[in-house]
Amino acid sequence: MADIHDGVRKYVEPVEGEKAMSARSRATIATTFTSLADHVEGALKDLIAGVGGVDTPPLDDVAVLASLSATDPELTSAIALNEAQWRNYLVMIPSMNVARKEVRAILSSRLTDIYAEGFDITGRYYTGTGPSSVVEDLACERAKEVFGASFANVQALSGAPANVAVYLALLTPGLSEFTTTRDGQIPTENYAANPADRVLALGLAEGGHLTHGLFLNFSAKFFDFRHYGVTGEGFVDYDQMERMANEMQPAMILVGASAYPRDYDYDRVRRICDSLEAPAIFMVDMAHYAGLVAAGLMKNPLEYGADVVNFTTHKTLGGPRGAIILTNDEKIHQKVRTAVFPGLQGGAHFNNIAGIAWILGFARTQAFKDLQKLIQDNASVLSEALQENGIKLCSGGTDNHLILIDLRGQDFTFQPTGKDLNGRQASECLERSGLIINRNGVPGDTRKPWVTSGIRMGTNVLAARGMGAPEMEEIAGLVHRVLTNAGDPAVEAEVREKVFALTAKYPLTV
Ligand code: DSN
Repeated sequence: MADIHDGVRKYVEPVEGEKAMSARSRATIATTFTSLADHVEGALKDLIAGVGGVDTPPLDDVAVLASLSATDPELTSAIALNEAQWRNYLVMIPSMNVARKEVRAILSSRLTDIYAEGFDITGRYYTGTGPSSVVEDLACERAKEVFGASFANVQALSGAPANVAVYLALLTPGLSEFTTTRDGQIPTENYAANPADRVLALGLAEGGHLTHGLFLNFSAKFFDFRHYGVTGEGFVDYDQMERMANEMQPAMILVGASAYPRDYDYDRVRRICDSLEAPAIFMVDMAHYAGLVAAGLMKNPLEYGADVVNFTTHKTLGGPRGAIILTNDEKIHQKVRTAVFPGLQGGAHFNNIAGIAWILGFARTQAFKDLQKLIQDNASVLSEALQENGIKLCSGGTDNHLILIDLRGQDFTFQPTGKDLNGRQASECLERSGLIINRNGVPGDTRKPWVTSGIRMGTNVLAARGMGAPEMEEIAGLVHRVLTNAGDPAVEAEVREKVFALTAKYPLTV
């Protein structure tokens, strides 16, 4: 690892007394670092020369990077390693994408320095905020146009804060069974006396999100979340949702997920919300598939009566990190605004907001629509090809950009232990093979969330590289080869060479 700074290399050296699982993870990272060592110098040179990663760097970024490698080689080494990984491995985490060079250039503009607390051009606390107000206005106008919404908020720093803002705006917090005091759990009679508003959402193992009421998350500590699940076939169980809604009379029903490969029956959810003693708020968290909605490839929940729709801007949409909250209801919009600022945050990140404005401008083009179609088509071909290789998928396929594999009962053995392969082991075997996917809970999972029985993969970055159906078929074969020889270093090395050949043929050019 001659090209990796010693300060970076030390992180992969074995640690005495480390637990076996952690030691294996460290060894996996060491394999990644070693396999990328030959590529790091080239990645760094290109970064400094301003090609590949940043071919239109703003101002004097090229000179800055060049000096950084001399003044802070440890950090530069880690940055170059990350660049080398993106270039040479196949990143298939469905919540990741590659922000285009325009977005990356905008992120490093002077908008990063602005404090512009407040909203609208005349509604800012500080002076000097005129230009940044125009940027935010453009982002909001474009969000409304692309998604057909009456109101948009683009200030939430990311998806979790956007969800917090909506809960704070529209629900009454109180005590829940997961509220804790400094001394421990609050006695049941206390929370019965000060109940939080109830929310019905998809459970984490069924595909939901941490902020949709995981017991460790703020959402479950301040609000009373209950969870519906999926049917045996892996589709949202709307009958269960209706039964539970009738029993618990929630203040909100939340739809949307992080690991659910299908579209939703929004009509049915709206009907369930309206059938309750007091109509429930219908919230959708479409963080993962917002790009597909923008391109008209999946249903737009606003057209089916959703009251409020949240999403991050960096998943399928492909923009910078950030979030958008949409609604057609002015009262909801005003409450959400106040909840975001000053309720939850101080100054928003205006470099991100400018990047959001850019990606939403791009979303109006045919090039964006073609890219989203490729993401969706690739997921569909990949899911078919995995199944042709004998791999069973949750729900038997996908409507969006992601695929969920339940490893249970599929005869995959982790060779070092001779036991059934779990999600954590599978994801690390695939990482050592150059395929970055993530472990994921699957419906009815009895393994802990840190281990899981499933893996999740997505096609955002594969499409950004320009890959299509033949490459999806090849990748399905590679995934199958790794899973059926899990933990075999020779197979991992063989697959990694094939991944290097694929990434060399389809470089990241955006
Ligand atoms: N944890 C992210 C994901 O990977 O889906 C969502 O926040």
